[in-house]
Amino acid sequence: MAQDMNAIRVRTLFLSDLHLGTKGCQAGALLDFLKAYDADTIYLVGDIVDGWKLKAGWYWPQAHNDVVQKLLRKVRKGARLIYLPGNHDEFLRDYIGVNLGGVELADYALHEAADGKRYLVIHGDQFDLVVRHARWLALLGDGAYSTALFVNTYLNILRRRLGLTYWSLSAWAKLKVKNAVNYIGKFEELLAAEAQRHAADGVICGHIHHAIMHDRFGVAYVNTGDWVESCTAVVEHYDGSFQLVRWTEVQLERVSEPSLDAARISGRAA
Ligand SMILES: [Mn+2]
Repeated sequence: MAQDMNAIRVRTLFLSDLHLGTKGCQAGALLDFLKAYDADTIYLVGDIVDGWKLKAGWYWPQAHNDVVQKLLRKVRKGARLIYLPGNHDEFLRDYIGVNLGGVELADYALHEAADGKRYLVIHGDQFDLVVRHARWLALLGDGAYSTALFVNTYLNILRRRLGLTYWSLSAWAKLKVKNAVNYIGKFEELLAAEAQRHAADGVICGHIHHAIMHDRFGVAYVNTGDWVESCTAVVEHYDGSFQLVRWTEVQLERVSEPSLDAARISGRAA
């Protein structure tokens, strides 16, 4: 399964919110990252291709093609690629359960790590409505939560049929900066609860463009971040441990330490 020479080999790679097809996508940095890392399994955790932006006007530079080619090349070389569509690439939700040229499409996945722990892997937009109306739903009790999830799903199918754009939590939270922190917390709490509902040890998601790993809500909460602003990804090493890679920081270190090998020989921890 050898892929790129000199690439760092990990068991699993989790990426989300690339937003290919938009000017915001940091495709160059992403390509460098994909050259630096190889994985047995790759999860694309939603909002990979931005269908809404493409609908509004075609934008697809060569660098975006290169990213897709790079990922497909990893598949040809033996990597397993699982694509869990998000709200911006929901057009792919029509192909759930289908295997497209070696790419498995699913709504969500349960990933078993090397140490036997199980993780729910899901984009996360499925919880937008619940997050937005958390205060009201709390007043209405337990049933309200599942009702809201149900309504959220069908409301968005309807909006989509009507040609309306999907409501976006991250865009909305940015407009209301003061509330963003509360909403991020609520989102994290809901996703952690969903992991518990699946009897999983944690959740790995994206959607809110806020990369972080913690276990404040009883299970592991892992958010892969995005490749629009933060340029982050999550990797699982062969011992089952997870690491949040902040690619821009890694690149800065590379620039300031031109001789990484020399640093290693002198015993400095990387
Ligand atoms: Mn999203």
